[in-house]
Amino acid sequence: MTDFLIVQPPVSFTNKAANYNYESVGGIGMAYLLEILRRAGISCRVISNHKAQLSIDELLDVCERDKVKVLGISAFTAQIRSAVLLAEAAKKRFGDKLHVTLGGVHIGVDPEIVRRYPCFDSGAVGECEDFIVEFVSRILAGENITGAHYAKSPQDLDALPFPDYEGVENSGFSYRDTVEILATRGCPHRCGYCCSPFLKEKVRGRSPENIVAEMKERMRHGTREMFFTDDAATINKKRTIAMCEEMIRQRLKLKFHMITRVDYLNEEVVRALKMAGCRSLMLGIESGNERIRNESIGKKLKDDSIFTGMALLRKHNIHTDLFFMIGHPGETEDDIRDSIEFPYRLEKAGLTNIQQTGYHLSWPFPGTEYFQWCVSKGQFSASLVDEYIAGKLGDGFTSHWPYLIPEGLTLEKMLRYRDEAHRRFYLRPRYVARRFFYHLSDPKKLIGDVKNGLSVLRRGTSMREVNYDA
Ligand code: B12
Ligand code: SF4
Repeated sequence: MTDFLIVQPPVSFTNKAANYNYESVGGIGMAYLLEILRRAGISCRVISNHKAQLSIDELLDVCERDKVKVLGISAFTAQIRSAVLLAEAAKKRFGDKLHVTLGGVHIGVDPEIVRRYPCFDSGAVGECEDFIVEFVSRILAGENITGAHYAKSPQDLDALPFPDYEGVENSGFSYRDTVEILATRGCPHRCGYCCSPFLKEKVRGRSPENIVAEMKERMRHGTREMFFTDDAATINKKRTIAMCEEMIRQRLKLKFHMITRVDYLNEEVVRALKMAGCRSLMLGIESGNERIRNESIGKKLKDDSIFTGMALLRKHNIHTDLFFMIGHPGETEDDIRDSIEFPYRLEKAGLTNIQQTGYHLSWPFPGTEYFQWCVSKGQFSASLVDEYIAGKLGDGFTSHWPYLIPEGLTLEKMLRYRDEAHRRFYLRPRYVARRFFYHLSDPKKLIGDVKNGLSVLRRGTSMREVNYDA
């Protein structure tokens, strides 16, 4: 018997190719909830169905077999169409015998969704660790819970148990792969394209001891590499240094990678990161043009800060992956060229520690300023989400969700610039040779590189970026 079943639906149940870009990497949020519910004595299962391993009917068979009383659906915007299809089928088959609730990223940016789609009995907005037990218990006790409920974010992150990744069924998770970890929650910025400010309350951090205890727990299971998936992992410099010192003190032999902002670094932080085992940082530059970066995006990140941060990382030999977006309000072709040129400006200044660059066209997500901008320019209607759910855009997200197209530009031109940026960066003989030696000791990563290289050669973009939708 399972009282509460959480399912992450695929982007599409019918067009499996459309799920390619949405592989779950552990499902950290659901893994936290699973551990908390289990400790509270609520019988719970989590199924990551991101590749449509199970059909809608098969998922409902699980509900029937396990006598599930509450079906929770966890969805990004791309998965919201499948979330509705699953919820509708569940209501049709079980009626009021099964309570269906929605959680995850999409409801955070579109809380009204549960009112528009009555197939959801209720929904939970925000980080749910301190909320889920009482919420589910009330439903199980027969209380009439309806509409969107706002969870209060956990304030003391050290009080949370470690997420149970292994318990997430079908996720493909292995402790021997790179395991996700969070040192912080929240971001104080408000970039025009980003959903994070809607999803997490103010910035909070874990103590160095608590983070290191989780690392040690993973290492006991064979983990040797971890990925900090925070919005900005080094936001608290003092804590970052203390975490590194604790790792060094406890002699942890662990490689790690982080997502952060390049201006949340200084000499002490970078030195500590290097000594503790940090191999690379993923940094959002977003535009090579300072005006676009700060006026259109609101990134509050100057060229000077990027050069300073990159110089520290070069000095301490930490690799970087730099991410750019093509498609900002007011962006011109010259501005896009600035983005394509930016890595070479850094390299000309001796900052040769750029391991990868990623150029992505910008998807305007509901709730964001970019979405409003597109609506105001008539690029799509305010009810785009409902059109997507109705299947009017097509079956799949990647090829059908519109991109933000700046005035005076076309999608074809933007795709051409993206492909040019990738080809120019990745197909340099010196770069190919450097990558080859970097991954020589890791055949799996080397094969991945070769596949991506061939994809860049043929299509101008990596495997992950290719549109596989119908
Ligand atoms: C780390 C990260 C990644 C990682 C790993 C993603 C993964 N699958 O785990 C990588 C780098 C691979 C990645 C990739 C992508 N990402 Co990403 N990513 C993030 C990031 C920065 C943090 C996610 C995280 O760790 N959250 C922490 C946990 C604790 O929170 P949570 O998962 O939301 O879960 C909580 C609640 O949502 C709730 N909850 C969750 N499920 C349920 C279910 C029920 C029933 C209930 C009641 C509650 C509930 O409780 C949980 C615990 O608090 C977020 C931004 C953010 N701040 O959330 C973007 C974000 C989720 N990513 C985003 C996007 C677009 C992508 C990509 C599509 C990008 C691309 N172009 O390829 C891909 C594909 C995603 C995928 N599924 O593979 C968008 C999604 C926007 C949207 N509206 O859908 C976000 C919001 C960033 C943004 N642009 O604004 N991403
Ligand atoms: S893009 Fe990064 S810095 Fe900007 S709001 Fe999102 S998480 Fe914060």
